[in-house]
Amino acid sequence: MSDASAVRHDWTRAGIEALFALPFPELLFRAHTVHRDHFDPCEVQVSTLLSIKTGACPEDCKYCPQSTRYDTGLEPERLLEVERVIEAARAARAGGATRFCMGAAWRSPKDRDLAELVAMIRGVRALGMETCMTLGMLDAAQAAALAGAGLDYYNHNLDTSPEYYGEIITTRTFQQRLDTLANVRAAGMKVCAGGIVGMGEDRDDRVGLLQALANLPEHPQSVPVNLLVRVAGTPLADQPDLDPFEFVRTVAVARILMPASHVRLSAGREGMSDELQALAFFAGANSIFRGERLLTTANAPCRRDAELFQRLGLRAEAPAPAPAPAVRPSAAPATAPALFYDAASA
Ligand code: SAM
Ligand code: DTB
Ligand code: SF4
Repeated sequence: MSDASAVRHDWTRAGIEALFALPFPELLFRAHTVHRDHFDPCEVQVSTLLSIKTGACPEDCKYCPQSTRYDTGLEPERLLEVERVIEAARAARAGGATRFCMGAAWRSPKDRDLAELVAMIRGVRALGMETCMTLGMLDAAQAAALAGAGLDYYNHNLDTSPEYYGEIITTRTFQQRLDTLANVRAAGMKVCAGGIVGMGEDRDDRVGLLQALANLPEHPQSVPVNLLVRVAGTPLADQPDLDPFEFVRTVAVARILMPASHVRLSAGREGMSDELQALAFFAGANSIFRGERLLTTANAPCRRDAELFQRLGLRAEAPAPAPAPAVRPSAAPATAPALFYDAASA
């Protein structure tokens, strides 16, 4: 394994453009070589998502079914009760997930919600799972409160390049996203930050997004590469397909730029062929969301994922050893289940 601290934070635009422009076999070979130097190429980290507060979001992100500005037919829901969240985490654990990601359709959390968020974090950690939340912008005090409760990861995406950003979101700035990531880092949480492709951006924007991620003060420990889920009613509903090879190139370049990060094949897997996913895993993707739903849209079915893992010889990664949780887990598995999918629990 290579020294993770030897990673670069000085990628130039020209250097990244040159990677994207490599012949496909050259790019895949380089990305896969970097991947093998840092990870077991047969292991994939498995997370499960839950929407803990759905819809009625005041932001105007053009891709998002949860913005109140677009008529997507989504039924808004208030913040879920803590017990329901823990129940969902328990089911996710039984299905082989080692990290539970809780998402809320907020611009930023309100301080009055913090007590419930803290209870969710503690409850999920007590199951022996890693915790992740994505709640919008955080100030330093909110980040410290979540970190203090034991939140392992915070997800906040840059979404796209600084140049294309204004075409997609006008209600918060790219700089505000960087500020939230700085607050998350300063509070000692691990950063999950990536973006979305297939939103009508061009290759220059994919270069710009990856450059912004790779030149953060620390590489995000987790980098979700989302392929736009086109939702009727959103302004991006009719975007044309992104060339699947361009998607794989984006994963491969992310792997080369951020060699020690988990790169997640994130939203959009439902519409991908098995062959495309296999290429993305070869190019360096080593994390997925498991579960029938993402936040509000469909994910690849669990049975299909299990079959794909079996056909490709992939295994679910065991959970990272966690610092002792506040409450001792009663039945936490020491390692991920050997079988990623248990047909008996279907
Ligand atoms: N409201 C919070 C925020 O925006 O930071 C957290 C939830 S938000 C749904 C989390 C991320 O999901 C977004 O930043 C975006 O990258 C991704 N996302 C949302 N809708 C998507 C879609 N239709 N396709 C792909 N990714 C999407
Ligand atoms: C991320 O980068 N992708 C996930 C997670 N972080 C929160 C969200 C995908 C959402 C897809 C649209 C939906 O299901 O609402
Ligand atoms: Fe709101 Fe997040 Fe959707 Fe933007 S991406 S509209 S902030 S839920």
